[in-house]
Amino acid sequence: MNRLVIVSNRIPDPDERVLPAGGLAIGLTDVLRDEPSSLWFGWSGNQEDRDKEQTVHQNVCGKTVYATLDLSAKHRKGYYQRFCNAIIWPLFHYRLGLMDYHRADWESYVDVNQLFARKLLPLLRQNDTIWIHDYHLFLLGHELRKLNVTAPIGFFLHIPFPPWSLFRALPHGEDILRHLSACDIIGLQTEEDAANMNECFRRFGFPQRAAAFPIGIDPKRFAREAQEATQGDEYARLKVSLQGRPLIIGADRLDYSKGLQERLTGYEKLLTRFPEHRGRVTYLQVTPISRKEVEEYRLLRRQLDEQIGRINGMFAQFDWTPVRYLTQTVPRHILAGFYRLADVGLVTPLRDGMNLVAKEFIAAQDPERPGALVLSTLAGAAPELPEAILINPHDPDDIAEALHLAINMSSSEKKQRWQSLNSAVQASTAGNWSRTFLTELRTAHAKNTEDSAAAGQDYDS
Ligand code: GDG
Repeated sequence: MNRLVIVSNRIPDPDERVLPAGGLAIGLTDVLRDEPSSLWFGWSGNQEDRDKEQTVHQNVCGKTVYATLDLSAKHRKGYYQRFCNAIIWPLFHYRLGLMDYHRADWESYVDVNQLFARKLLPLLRQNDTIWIHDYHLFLLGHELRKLNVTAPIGFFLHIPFPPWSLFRALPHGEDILRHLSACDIIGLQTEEDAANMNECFRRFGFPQRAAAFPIGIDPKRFAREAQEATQGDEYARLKVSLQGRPLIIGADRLDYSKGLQERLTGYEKLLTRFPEHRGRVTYLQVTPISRKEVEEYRLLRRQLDEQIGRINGMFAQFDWTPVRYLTQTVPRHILAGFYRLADVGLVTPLRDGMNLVAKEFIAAQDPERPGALVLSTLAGAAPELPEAILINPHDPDDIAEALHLAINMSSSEKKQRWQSLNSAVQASTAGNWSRTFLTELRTAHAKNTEDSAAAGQDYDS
């Protein structure tokens, strides 16, 4: 039987009933529900015990085997905190100024990619299809080929890919693309990202194997969850607390790519320029803390605390708080209900591969009384959702005007826009995304194998 092998940096813990707040885990969990047999391999999130031999732990849950390994303290820092989150993440989100490169971190990155290949190899079977995810594992396809793995290997990048003019600033960028071209196909979120990557491949003389496969959610399941949530205690309590006032909702991991500070400035502008909303509108921002070991994220947290404190101090009334700010992860089934209750979904990343929150907000709405979506043009989701109120997240006045428009929008216009947005969300599901990707991967693999045989080369040379 064909088996799907997914490899990603972190994998969700099958023993925990709550999924982590992160797009990759959410998207892939939706995919695996439809797979007859699968293996999901990644880092446990734990630090290895130095006195013990590195072992892979396996945990079977339904049709999926979850296999994890621990990492050393040195690798956790050099590979994860630094090369992935302080070098690749900022650069790929167009924040060259935040990139903090040290050569030793690259060495850790290479080590961990090689370690993943060595530890995965004994778990592989004939007829496996391997699907590697995200920027932590750019080198893995090549490392597996070096160990004579001839299975189809696909790669999907969940975050944006920068244009050549930025990418060329990354030390080892050429090595990364050389390793990546060992994969049969590389998927990206948008046409723009795929074109950027292909241009970089072209500049280095590598085959151009990137194509766009926009990720989706499981919209029917999410809509059901949102509807069921209306029976829950949390939904009722939030509703009562609003006293009929309009609700704006934002939900993002705490990350500078999500444009949270700019968004808050936009909300502050709303209250300054359109004072009729003071004492009326409520903005609920759900922001689970993420990557707290990385300095830039600690700084952002402090800045947000300060900014929100200032806005609330300036505008609050004794019975009204302008911003309600939660840094705890809200369980998914409760969050779905909050989306449904909200009048406005506010999604304003400065750059985002896709942004699943935008799609979830649409799926969660009550078709008879849908809310409006305010969406950054710089989110990967924007080309698929043109009926949203599109804004430039760098312009707080644009955000304020969009919020004003959304709050005052007639229900017939909201309904009309929502119907078109909902058709787009229903059409691009997680299931379609993975099926299309895996079909293309198998076709590309057959072709690449044939081409290499015709050229008399080893497949992996
Ligand atoms: C990466 C890319 C791409 C948020 N707060 C809570 C919570 N969430 C959930 C959301 C959503 C997920 O986390 C976040 O997904 P995004 O797509 O918005 O963003 P990233 O985590 O940055 O994901 C992104 C994605 O990968 C998939 O390819 O779209 O561009 O950056 O599902 O609902 N979930 C819960 N509580 C919260 O407080 N339970």
